[in-house]
Amino acid sequence: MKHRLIVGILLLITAVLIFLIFSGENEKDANGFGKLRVEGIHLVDENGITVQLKGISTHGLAWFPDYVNKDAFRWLKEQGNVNVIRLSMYTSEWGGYCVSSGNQKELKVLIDQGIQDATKLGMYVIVDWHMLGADEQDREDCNPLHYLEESKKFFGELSQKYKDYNNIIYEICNEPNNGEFGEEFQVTWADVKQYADEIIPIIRKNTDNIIVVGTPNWSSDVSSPAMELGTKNSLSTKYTNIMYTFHFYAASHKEYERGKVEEAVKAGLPIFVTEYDSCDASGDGKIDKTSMRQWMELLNRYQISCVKWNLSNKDETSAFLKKSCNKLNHWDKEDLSPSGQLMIKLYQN
Ligand code: IDC
Repeated sequence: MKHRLIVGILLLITAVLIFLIFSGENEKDANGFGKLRVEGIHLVDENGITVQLKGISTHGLAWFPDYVNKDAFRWLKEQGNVNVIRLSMYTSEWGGYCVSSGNQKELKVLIDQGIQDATKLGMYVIVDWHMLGADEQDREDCNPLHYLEESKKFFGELSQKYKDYNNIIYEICNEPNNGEFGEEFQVTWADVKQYADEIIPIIRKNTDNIIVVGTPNWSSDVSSPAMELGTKNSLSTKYTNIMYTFHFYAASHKEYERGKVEEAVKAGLPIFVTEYDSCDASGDGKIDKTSMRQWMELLNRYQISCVKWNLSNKDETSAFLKKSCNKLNHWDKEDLSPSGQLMIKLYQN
């Protein structure tokens, strides 16, 4: 009798093991998956080893929802060495989360799908609150404080729902502006910090995962947070695992901007490039390969993580795919735009 019971238990254990091995969960890549934290300027894994993430951002989720699919992510991981996907959720333009044309329910379903797909594949996933102020009907979106209440609710729900996911990175404000559209649209580092002081504690109630904070002047002013490092005013003093955003478009941003990044890194600022491309700041125009290679050399030297803009077939240089490509995954080299092909090359080593 006792013997039979033991055999029964052993059979049950074997069945559970077989189920686990053959279920989707097993796609997790043990090498590229684990909880990250910030140490000095670096992202490090559970063993304290520096991690440099490289990836690609979706275009606006409402704009190009179909690219959020597991086969696309798998292709990017296997063919492109991508280990992080950024889910870019516009707050305003084109069915953005905070405007009447936006469908919050559908956007949350897409985010969930992106998170689940990335998780099953052992990839990291950035959820990007893509405030931008590009829409002249809603310029106030240039300042993250404009949709503060919506953001509080969004990040509260998100961090609660996914509190056990160690692969999610919270990007709380894409690009605070610099006042190009008038004095009233000037966003200072003090404004961004006021916003961050509202959002970070809400996320921290649920998780200590990485939080990336946008910087003024379309996420290019890394000097302001760098200058106050070590003081009580710094977000890095008040909270753990904080990084700061820098964005570049290689044909527009060159020596000067590279110098600024290097200066901030040398001051000890942990930077995450959550958006870059080889073309100009409009997301279009010519590619500057030389400048792009210089940027990549700098990022690799300091192991700064980076994410290319954008996974779509929109008729613009920064789109990963050619306009003529209608495939949502399983791409061939000919389907990729020149900026897409360049990304694949740059991520090869
Ligand atoms: C661009 C898109 C383009 C869209 C425009 C306005 O590529 O299709 O029409 O936004 O929404 C950023 C922004 C990012 C921009 C990108 C290129 O974060 O939303 O995307 N860019 O202009 N900052 C600097 C450049």
